[in-house]
Amino acid sequence: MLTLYGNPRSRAMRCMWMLEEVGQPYQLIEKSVRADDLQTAEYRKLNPNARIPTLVDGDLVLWESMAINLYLAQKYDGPMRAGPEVYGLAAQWSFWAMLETEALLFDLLLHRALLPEFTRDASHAERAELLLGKPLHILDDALARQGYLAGPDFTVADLNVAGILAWGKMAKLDLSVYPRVREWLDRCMARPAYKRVRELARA
Ligand SMILES: N[C@@H](CCC(=O)N[C@@H](CS)C(=O)NCC(=O)O)C(=O)O
Repeated sequence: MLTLYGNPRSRAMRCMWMLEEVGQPYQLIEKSVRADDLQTAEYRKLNPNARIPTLVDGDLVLWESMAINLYLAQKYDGPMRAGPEVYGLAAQWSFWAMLETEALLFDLLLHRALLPEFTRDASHAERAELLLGKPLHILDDALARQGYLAGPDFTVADLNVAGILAWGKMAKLDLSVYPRVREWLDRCMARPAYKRVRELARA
């Protein structure tokens, strides 16, 4: 059985979402982001970064949320299975989202929602929102050509990018100037598999 270490309120959410889409049974070993949970010799053997998520599948141990999801998309048959073209596009969009959007979205989330109000700095949030303009325009243009990022159907390319952009929703990122991104993100986040993981996060 597949084992995922993490929790649904962390980046492990992306992998839980993928596992739910793939429909494979898995066990979640709850790990918080606290040092006493992650900085143990036992866990560091699995993930030397002492971060979540980590996936264990038999002898294979994988970390990095995007890589875990790309692996699952190659391994299992079904609607989430990625052939070479979809896999290539999914890798492209996943690396792109991690490099071009994740840090900015995290900054936005910190200064709009996560930090205690008295330590938030509105200028950080404004800067992040401004710099997100370039990648969001690129995404909006890509979505003008087809319904999803790797073709007409939802794939791991959409899941990985939407799993990161979901932070924008939580941070009240203004998507009104990127109508296709807003509509696509709503479609991705309306999927039953995503909703199941969000329910677990609220429990
Ligand atoms: N690039 C990694 C980032 C993993 C990551 O930073 N996870 C956070 C939780 S969302 C974590 O484990 N933080 C604990 C720490 O940095 O000490 C991925 O996408 O899997």
